[in-house]
Amino acid sequence: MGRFYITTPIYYVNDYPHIGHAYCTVCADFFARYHRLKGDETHFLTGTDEHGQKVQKSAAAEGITPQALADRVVERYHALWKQLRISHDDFIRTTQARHEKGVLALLDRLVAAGDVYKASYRGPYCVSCEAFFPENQIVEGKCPDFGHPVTVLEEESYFFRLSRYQEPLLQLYAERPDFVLPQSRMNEVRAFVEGGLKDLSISRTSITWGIPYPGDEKHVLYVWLDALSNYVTALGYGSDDPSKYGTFWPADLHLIGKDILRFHAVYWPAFLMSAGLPLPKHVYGHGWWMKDASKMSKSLGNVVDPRPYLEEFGADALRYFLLREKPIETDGSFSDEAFLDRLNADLANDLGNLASRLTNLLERQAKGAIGPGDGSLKAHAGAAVDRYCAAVERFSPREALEAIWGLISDLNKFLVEREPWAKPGTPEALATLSEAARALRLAALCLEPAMPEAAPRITEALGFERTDFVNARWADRQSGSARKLTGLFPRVDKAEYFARLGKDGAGERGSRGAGDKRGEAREMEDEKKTPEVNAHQAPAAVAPPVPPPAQQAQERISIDEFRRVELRAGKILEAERVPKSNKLVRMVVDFGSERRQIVGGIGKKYAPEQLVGRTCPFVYNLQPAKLMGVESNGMIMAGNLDGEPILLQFIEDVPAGSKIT
Ligand code: ME8
Repeated sequence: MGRFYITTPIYYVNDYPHIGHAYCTVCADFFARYHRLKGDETHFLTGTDEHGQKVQKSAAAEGITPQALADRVVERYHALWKQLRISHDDFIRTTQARHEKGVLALLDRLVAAGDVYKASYRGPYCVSCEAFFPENQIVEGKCPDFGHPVTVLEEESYFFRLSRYQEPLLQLYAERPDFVLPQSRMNEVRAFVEGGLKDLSISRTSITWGIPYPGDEKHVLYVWLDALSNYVTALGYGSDDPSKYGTFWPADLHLIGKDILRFHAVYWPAFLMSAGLPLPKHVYGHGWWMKDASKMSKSLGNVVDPRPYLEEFGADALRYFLLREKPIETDGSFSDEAFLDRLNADLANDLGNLASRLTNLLERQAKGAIGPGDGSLKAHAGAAVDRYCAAVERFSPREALEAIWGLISDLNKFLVEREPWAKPGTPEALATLSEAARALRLAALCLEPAMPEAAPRITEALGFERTDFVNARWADRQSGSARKLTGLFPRVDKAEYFARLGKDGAGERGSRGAGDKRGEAREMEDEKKTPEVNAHQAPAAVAPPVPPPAQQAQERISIDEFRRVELRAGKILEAERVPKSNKLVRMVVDFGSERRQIVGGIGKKYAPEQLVGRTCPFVYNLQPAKLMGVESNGMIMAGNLDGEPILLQFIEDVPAGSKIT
């Protein structure tokens, strides 16, 4: 059994999480889950970067303290990671006492090594990057990395003797060419260091929101020294209990975006060398998600919010898309079209159909019993698992999933060729089904790190015991007992999807900040004051025909959680079709003390005149949503019959407004 320590960047709290943050964290989660399944003692760290000028500025613009801003935004991270099924073992916030203590312990080591001195500094400074840049790198008053405007800043500052580490760093890159991955990024980093390293300013007097410099408190520590240290402070470095540090440091992998490579591949190893601490094994700089070939940015209004996708399609579909769609090392473009294509082709068709067809046939032909099979797929499936493992070990989720999809598509072909449905119950048919079920069991095991909800459902439906990679053999002696599995990944009607979204003006879901040039602090302010009324809530106005996978496999909730949902009987007084929609009906509903307008997607099944006068159950305390421009203040409840919403009725007459408990 090995050990595996993986980290994500700690994210800034001056903005809410978007698909890029979700991406990096999902990749890290994939690796962490894989290593846990492999039996490795695994530690997965993520968190938030809460100090520094950006956060101070955003908070000031809102008229709140930076801590209040951080406390608010961090909740969004917690909620998103829960929704995305992120399985981190720890979440560090740089404002926590444990972190500050560890940072100062690390600084002590740099000082003790003679690597810190005080001097005055004047030069071009980029507020956005929180970094000084050498004069010769400034182009037309803009920073070299992102083209942000720079200002000249003069400061008394503490400096770290980064220049001392030029040679040791070059030696490190020579000895460990996989220290930075992928290779192309290693080359960039090497070239940067070969260009010469200047000493690094590690304190600021221009801001107050940071860790005070010990003994000279008009300085606060440079936010990057503060932030990078999180990887060791979270393990208890510098605390009374550094046992986790002893167990897990050095990290196996710092997974980061290519935007922050220099900080991780140059500054961080230099700090660690100075402190005499071991260096991480790998720093992987992943590529970016773009939107329509541009980098996502608020001013362009193309920042993708992951939540609507999660709400409608569940965690597994989004996780799978992010891991599979683009190679980790390159940039890729996010679009609803690509997302739905993957969902329909790979998940609903290839995987979903295979699982439901196979379990159905097994149930019908063999009462679910999975026998020994004939061994014809054993070597093939084993090779796919090996390819998968090798790809994960080289940090390549896409290739890993491709290996499993190769197996899935071969399994589909295997069934089509052998046609077990044409000769039900024969020994040949039963051997074919058992053989395919054993191979699917291995595929499902490999899919667990990507799809922690759906994959175990497949294993369970096949009736095999859950196992880890160490025991991931053909399981000759284990017998399964299958139960029919349906609705794993319902197909999405793309035309309906785009019609629904397009009419609401968004066209694509999940983008935020469209046309919003008021700056991030204002946007947060707006969000705080008003409940969100977004296109993404559109489907909430009627119970979806088939529950998304996230809901099917959800953990059970407590009675108190259930009680948060207020259900009431409402009498439909008026009903009419929403213009240009074949599905939506606008209703006026009487709840005794008030009348509300509610829009429901029941128009295909029911004519408006069938609805008037009926008393039905409604979700009463749902946030308002706009459906094709019409405000809806609640949700009519419906069952589902072959994908059609079926309204519910009370057996006895109940008064409008009565609570349903
Ligand atoms: O840089 N595509 O935090 P941050 C893919 N606090 N990934 C993206 C992305 C995109 N379009 N946009 C962001 C910071 N990311 C510092 C880090 S670590 C000691 C301190 C991901 O909130 C990517 O992983 O700006 C990137 O490196 C990270 O978010 C930056 O997050």
